[in-house]
Amino acid sequence: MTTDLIRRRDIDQIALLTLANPPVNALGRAVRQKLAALASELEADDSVRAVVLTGEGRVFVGGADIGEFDRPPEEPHLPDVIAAIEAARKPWVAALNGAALGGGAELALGCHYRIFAKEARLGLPETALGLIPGAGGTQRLPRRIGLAPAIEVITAGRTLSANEAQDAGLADRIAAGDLIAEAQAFARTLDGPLPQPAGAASLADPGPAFWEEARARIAKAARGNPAPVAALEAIHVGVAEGFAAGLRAERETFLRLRGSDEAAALRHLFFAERAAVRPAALRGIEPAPMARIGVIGGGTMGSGIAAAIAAAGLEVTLAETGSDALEAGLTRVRAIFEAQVTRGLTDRAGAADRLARVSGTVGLGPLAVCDLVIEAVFEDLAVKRRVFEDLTRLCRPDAILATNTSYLDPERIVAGLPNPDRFIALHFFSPAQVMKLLEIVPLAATTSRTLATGFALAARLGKIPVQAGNGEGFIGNRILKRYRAEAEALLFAGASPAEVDQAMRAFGFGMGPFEMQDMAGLDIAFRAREAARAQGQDLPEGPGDRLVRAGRLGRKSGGGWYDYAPESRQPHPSAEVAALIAPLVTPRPRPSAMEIAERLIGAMAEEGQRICDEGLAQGPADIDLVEVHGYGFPRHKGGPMFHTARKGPTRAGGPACPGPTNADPRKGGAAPT
Ligand code: T1G
Repeated sequence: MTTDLIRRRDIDQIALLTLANPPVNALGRAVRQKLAALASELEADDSVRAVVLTGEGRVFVGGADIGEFDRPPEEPHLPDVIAAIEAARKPWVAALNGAALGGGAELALGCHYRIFAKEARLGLPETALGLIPGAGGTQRLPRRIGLAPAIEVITAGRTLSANEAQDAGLADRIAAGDLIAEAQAFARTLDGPLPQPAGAASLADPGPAFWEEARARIAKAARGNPAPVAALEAIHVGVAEGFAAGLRAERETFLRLRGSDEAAALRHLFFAERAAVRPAALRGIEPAPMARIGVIGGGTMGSGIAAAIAAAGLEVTLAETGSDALEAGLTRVRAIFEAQVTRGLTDRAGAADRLARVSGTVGLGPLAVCDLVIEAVFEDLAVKRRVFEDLTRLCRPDAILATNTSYLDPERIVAGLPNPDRFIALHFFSPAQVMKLLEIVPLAATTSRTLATGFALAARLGKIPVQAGNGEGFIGNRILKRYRAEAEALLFAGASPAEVDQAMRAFGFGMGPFEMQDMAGLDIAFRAREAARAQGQDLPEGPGDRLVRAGRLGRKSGGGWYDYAPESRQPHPSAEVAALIAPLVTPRPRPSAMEIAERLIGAMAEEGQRICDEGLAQGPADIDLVEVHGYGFPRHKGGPMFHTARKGPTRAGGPACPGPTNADPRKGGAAPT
């Protein structure tokens, strides 16, 4: 049963049109059809002298319907609907009740007047979807607010607040009270000639240097996503050849990008990210309260987690074993907030608020009042176990107790302790105040309430939660292990670390696997291999082992896979490394950069599929979220599963996997109660 997608109510010759297409009034085909019909109906209706257009709910319009982009474009096309409104003889007043994004902003720009609610905002975030505005935004916005500000809004995805829109001359009013009443009153005052359409304004061309500088700056910031520079080019055509030529260039570019791999990848992530925060299995499950949270350990991870919690407006107590360690932890937290002020993520007052929400304690006693405690101490089983023994004595039986372990088996950390239903692993990524990924690992006895609390925390911190089964390395570190092993295997074929890293940077990664390991330190993985060998696993000697035995631990020792000058992060190919690896190399035809990248991505996808097949992940999309939000996989490639599936019928892109169980793959436990 289709609801009334647009409701019409006429009052005193003012037609009020309310877009009602929940959840975000997206301009799908049916809405466009209805709007086009209404535009011609109202134009012919003599009882109407003006139109007020608004949206139902928190959003004016969230844009075109992104879900339609996997199908060919269908009429009526949005540019035509907007052109009809712009050409109307009667004034159209857009009453922005909330966000006007993408096609929603373009619709508002096609109206003759705009009234903003105080909290309304306007933006053209299409480039984040690998697209450019396709309904006039690249031409009308610059002519309304000026060239440079419009380029910023369009290529950097910045939104304009109501005040900024008014300062820029885009908002005719900001409603002081009832938006609709004020918009109708405003419409009643309109009886003069309509304002000039945006297209009537010409834009002075600032010259080639301006465009070159903008192109270079935007391309750098885009990190491989082709859309931002494409948007700039469309704007440029409009400046150089006029409004109509600009509209044509915009449409051509929009349609080309609409069918691109990058746009498909970014759409995949758009929907995967939204599905991740609202898992169907937890619908209706009430999470535990999180009024006061405890974090144990003031090291890099603990202080980052505490800062993230305080920045989300929650009270947090940071616990350490001694006053020096505590002071060091609090100093790290302060430094994080300082850096956030420097980077404009908050202001002085905001940093002070955040810091005021952080308290410190020596010992665990004060954590007894906490609803949730996250342990982030040294990665040692005995140390972590002692912490949990103390916590189970101190905390309320219904307090949620979480470990931030990366490699240890959380079941062994809490084995035999009372109230196991409240234990969970919450795996943050460093720096925890920045990295968006949170791997949430339920244990055999974890209840849905505890699991829901993990997801609620993620939502509150603005993290992307991914539920992972309790396998070694969970999802991300397990794939990382495979990725590194595959990268090392390429060295056996004669490829150099620099060639492999260059291939992965060309694919879109900010850093290749060898540079990344030099940054993190080669000794971490070496110790894990040695521990496995000590347990009897037959792990052959690899290039990484040879480097560590030669004292090459990475940047911190002045050399790992690369050499580094003192105090420098610049990697230099190393003759010593080449000599250490040479005995392991069996010369073969050198793989091309593309072959190197596809081989490593293919290995990630294969491991991702294995994780799915073992029930340790919800689906391929979750693997992609882990890689994009935790391991620097380029967004415009969508993730290893998406990339591999799009590239061809490989197993990796197969049907969704059977979803993780709480069964402990390390020991085969029962599903959650
Ligand atoms: N199309 C289809 N579905 C959409 C949608 C859209 N544009 N926007 C949101 N949804 C769904 C979303 O998947 C989720 O679904 C639900 O709405 C709530 O979303 C021609 C080409 C508007 C700020 O890039 O930024 O216009 O999970 O959880 O936090 O030039 O949604 O419930 O099933 O995000 O309140 C450009 C995208 C499109 C804006 C609301 N527009 N949306 O945030 O809710 S391209 C955008 C948002 C375009 C034209 C071009 C946000 C929001 P479900 P949510 P929210």
